[in-house]
Amino acid sequence: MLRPQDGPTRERKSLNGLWAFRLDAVGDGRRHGWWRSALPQARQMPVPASYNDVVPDQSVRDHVGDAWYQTGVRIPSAWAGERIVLRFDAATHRAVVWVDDVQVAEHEGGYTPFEADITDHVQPGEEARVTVVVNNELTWSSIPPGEIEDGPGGRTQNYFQDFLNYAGLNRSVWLCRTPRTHITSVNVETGLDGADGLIHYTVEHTGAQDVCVVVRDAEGHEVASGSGAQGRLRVGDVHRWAPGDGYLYRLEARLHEAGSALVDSYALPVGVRTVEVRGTRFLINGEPFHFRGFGKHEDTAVRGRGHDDVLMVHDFELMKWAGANSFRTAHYPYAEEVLDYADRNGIVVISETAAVGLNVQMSTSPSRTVTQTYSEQAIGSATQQTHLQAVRELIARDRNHPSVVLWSIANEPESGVPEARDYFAPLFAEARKLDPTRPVGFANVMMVSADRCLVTELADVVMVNRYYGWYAFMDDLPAAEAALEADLRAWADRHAKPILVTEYGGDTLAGLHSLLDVPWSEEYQSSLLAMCHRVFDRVDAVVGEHIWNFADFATRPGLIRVDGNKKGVFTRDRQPKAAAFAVRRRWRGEA
Ligand code: GCB
Repeated sequence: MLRPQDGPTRERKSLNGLWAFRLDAVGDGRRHGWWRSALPQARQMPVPASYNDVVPDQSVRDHVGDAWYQTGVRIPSAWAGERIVLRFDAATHRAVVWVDDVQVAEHEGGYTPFEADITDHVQPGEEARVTVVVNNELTWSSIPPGEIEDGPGGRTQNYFQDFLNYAGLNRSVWLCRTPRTHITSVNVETGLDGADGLIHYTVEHTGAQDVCVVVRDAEGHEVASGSGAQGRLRVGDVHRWAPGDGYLYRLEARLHEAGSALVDSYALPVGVRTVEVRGTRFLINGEPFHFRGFGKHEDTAVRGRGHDDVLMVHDFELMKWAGANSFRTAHYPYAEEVLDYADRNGIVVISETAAVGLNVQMSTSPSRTVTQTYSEQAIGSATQQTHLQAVRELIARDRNHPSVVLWSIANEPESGVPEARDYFAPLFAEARKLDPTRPVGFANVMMVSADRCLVTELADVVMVNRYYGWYAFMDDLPAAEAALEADLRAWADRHAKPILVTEYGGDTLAGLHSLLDVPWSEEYQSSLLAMCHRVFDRVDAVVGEHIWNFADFATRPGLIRVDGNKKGVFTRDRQPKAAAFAVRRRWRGEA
């Protein structure tokens, strides 16, 4: 599936804006066929956005079940004879789509795109009704998993993740045209040969036409070309894509009639770089890379997880201000615009699936019925199938982004039981089969130590989330420092692999100050981070530090979640806490 783009043979039209909207907790819409006419008793809802915080109503925020969206779109008459596609960049967590009365798509998974060829269901020049039912329920077979509970107040959603279950049409919706005979995928893998760059490309297409490819540099000068559906191109004296230098070439794939008339064309930005794990080093272009940055969330006031370019650019500016060179897309694939922007800005990305909370030990629900994570009643073969599909869709979507250097296939699963290894082995194998060029890992949870974890052996890098000074040894930073160091050294001794600390930090209430080490104060956050940094600097195998979190974010209410998770170095509205300045000094080498 190719992303929509405007080009000599392709066109896209945004369907973003206000859609008719209605929540449907009891499933009336599916029973009564709400797609067949105007959505009854609808209000308006912006797309893209999570619907949860747009309306000041608890039942909207906490809704469990279906949410219906509907809009009308006029199919341009100039598109007659073309292939017409409806594309959703995401629908959280699953959706069914109708065009007029016809079901055209169904998709599971809230953070990857899907599309439908609607050519046969629409008339150029006429208006079509697009109806989508988006469902937000998390179950034992969804990724992420969850459990629906029937309580006295109705159905509630229990889940094992520490962020609000924002839902809806969080990303853009597009109507596109392509030629009927068209390119269906363009993939690249890049390499280096001395000063030259190598681009291995593969173009798939319908029809029997000829393929040729042209690579241009950022100024538009042709630097390489080739023909055939796959091949290897050499770019002399290549300008490498590197952290801090998001240099991009542009590869144009063209489909030609035998004569030479252009049938289809697709342009792909390409960054030429290599990634390699060698011993305890993580190499980009053969150079050791040290990850400095954050675990993030797609999370802002009102929009929830809705993508917004203004906020995206602002977040990148703040990361640059702090001296960050990387981030992890915790805990789901982010909007593709974010990866484009990371490519262009030379920011390194760890791209993560939505597999968070595969760990019933993390459940805080008093009515928890399941006590074993891996079983057919909980995380079983159905979950594994959904997870495999999530890995496939993530890699298919993100594989051409030079910024993405590492796949994270889960966050904090229960990894100390033998069943975990059986569950994860096929997932690692699938990721490696689909993309042999990038390392694969997962973020290990604090309570599973180096000697107990049975999954890290499958990974290329050790990724650990560690909260010394917070969930352990709070208020005793010297003890926390010793324990963190012992923990990291145990990983280093057991696996001769690079160690990335993918989470560390502590909750901090902006404006709370103390002369002493008082948890929740801005000073304590700074001291805690400084303590961790001293340890990282002493353990040679540590090649990365991602603070949890870039900014405060929304969660379900809870005893330790006062208006959300407050581990941000920035507040939710992106104002700095004191730690932001300390981190900036460290990461910019101004200490
Ligand atoms: C974790 C999770 C993250 C939480 C964080 C916390 O280990 O990976 O999703 O938000 O801890 O703040 O507790």
